[in-house]
Amino acid sequence: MSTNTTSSHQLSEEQKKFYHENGYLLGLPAIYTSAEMTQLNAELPYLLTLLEPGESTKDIREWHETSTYLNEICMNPKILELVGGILGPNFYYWASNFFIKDPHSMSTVGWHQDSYYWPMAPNNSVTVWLAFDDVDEVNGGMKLIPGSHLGGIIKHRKSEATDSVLTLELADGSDFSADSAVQFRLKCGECSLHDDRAIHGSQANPSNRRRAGLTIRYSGTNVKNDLKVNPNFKAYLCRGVDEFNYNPVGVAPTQRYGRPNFKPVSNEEAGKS
Ligand SMILES: O=C(O)CCC(=O)C(=O)O
Repeated sequence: MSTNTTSSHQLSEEQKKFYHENGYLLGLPAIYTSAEMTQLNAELPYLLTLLEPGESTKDIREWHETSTYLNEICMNPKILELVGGILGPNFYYWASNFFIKDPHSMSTVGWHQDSYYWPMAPNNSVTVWLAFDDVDEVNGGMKLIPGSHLGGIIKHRKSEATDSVLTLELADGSDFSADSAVQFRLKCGECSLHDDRAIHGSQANPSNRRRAGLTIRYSGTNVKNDLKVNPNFKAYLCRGVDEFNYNPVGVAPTQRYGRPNFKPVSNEEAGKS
């Protein structure tokens, strides 16, 4: 995988300002070429074979701890350059999770704020959503409400949609207006960034095309996880120094594909419903 120069991924002052005002960033240079994405997609089935009966791709969570395949993506210098433009010199990553909607999947992601689910403080986290396919309005690409990260954390309610990936959500019309939502469109190998407080979600995929993305969560070293709620939390320092030492440190994996021997905390357990 090419991990050469990262200067092309340095955010401009204008991009940083846009992110801080709107809570997201699109239009970024690709992380992977199409040849590299072909290779990454060709390897994905090796992870899928590790799923147990009854599990689905959404259960591929925190497998970066035991898979160099995923750890290398999460530590890609081009991604780190983008994230560093938002979080500054000292940050770690702690989560990775596939969000895959197969063709004709009715699976949705209700409107939510990530930080409502996470037992972490303060709010200083960025999600990278790396596209494993071309993603748009036709195959259930993400939507986000610009500026919603500045409106505080709203109490989420139990989701009424039976096909929702998340169990808690916000209601369009009472908690916020979905009219202003921005549709994310990404080419395979590109990524978006979003703030942990931004309201976002996605609809079903009625198309003939798969819609796969890998979310990776990065946080400033000043962010502390509550181990009582998420006891398996591990921080993988990406850049700089951890001057706070608030969190247990993760050990880099050595095998190409593997799954951790713990069950990651589910959204229900982490959510404050
Ligand atoms: O992939 C999606 O549709 C939603 C992803 C999401 O909710 C997230 O990245 O927090």
